[in-house]
Amino acid sequence: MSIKPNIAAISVNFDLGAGRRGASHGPKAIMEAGLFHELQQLGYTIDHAADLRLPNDTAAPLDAQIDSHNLKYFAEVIEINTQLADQVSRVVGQGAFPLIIGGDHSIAIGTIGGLSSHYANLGVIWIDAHSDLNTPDTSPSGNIHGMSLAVSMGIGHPLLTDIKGKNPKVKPEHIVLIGARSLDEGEKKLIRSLGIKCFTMYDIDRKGMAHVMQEAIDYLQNKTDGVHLSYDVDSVDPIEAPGTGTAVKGGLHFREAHLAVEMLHEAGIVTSAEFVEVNPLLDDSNKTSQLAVSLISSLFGEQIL
Ligand code: 5AB
Ligand code: MN
Ligand code: MN
Ligand code: MN
Repeated sequence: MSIKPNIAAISVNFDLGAGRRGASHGPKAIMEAGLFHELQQLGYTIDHAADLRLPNDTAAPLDAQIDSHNLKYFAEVIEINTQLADQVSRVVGQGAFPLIIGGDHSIAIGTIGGLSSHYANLGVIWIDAHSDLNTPDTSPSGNIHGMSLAVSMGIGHPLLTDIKGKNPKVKPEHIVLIGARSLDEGEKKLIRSLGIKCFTMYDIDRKGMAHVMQEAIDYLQNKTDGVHLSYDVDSVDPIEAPGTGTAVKGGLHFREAHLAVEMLHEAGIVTSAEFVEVNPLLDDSNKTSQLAVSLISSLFGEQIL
């Protein structure tokens, strides 16, 4: 990135897609950890383009006829993501770089929905301990944050897959998963049957993060016209990122987590990003929100030397 884009920050104070409460406080904690200051230090103009929340965390109830089997807080997830998709689409239209701060990972539905109408072939890099490829039929929890990538591929309840933009919003061959170590049976089947590129923690251990990131970049570079980075902080090892709702041991180390975004900056392929699942209620001493600020700074070009 030689010319610095204007960054449009969109905060999404929402956690009803997750099984435990608290990620709705993520945006405030990340901002208090100095996000805007850090990006301004790097020479960017950043504006707080939208600050989304549902009044009293409730949406208008859905029609009783609608099947909401195994979809917790279905109406709320639809409502927040519809609003988010509009905001994302608006800032892309203004030529800004959308930086979405969550919130639980169900908000990827709205983010990718808003992006999808602007890109013919959107790439998605999904850095996560999980793959978020469940459907109501395969989900062990009914929590929609575990379904958002499937929805973005057009798999899931029609009221979710039809939220804004295109359906499908992203093609399986334009997705790269990085950091996976906790996959449900139905998710494994989907990854295999659709041939989704997946670098598990095993692959990262075996090949090294630098190699994995280069492969991911090469894989997407020539077949996409934009790349969205969806960074779930639970990809990082709980030692470095304890403040998240579904922590899984055996994750990315501090440097691996940073190297990923440093290499993405260098490659210059990322056109939008979201950082999700910081839960300040579980985050003693703000370690995880500080980590998020540090990762975002690296994505935007902060260097050690
Ligand atoms: B996260 C689980 N696969 O579907 C499910 O944090 C966990 O956005 C989902 O990656 C975790 O409930 C969703 C068991
Ligand atoms: Mn996730
Ligand atoms: Mn996760
Ligand atoms: Mn999680």
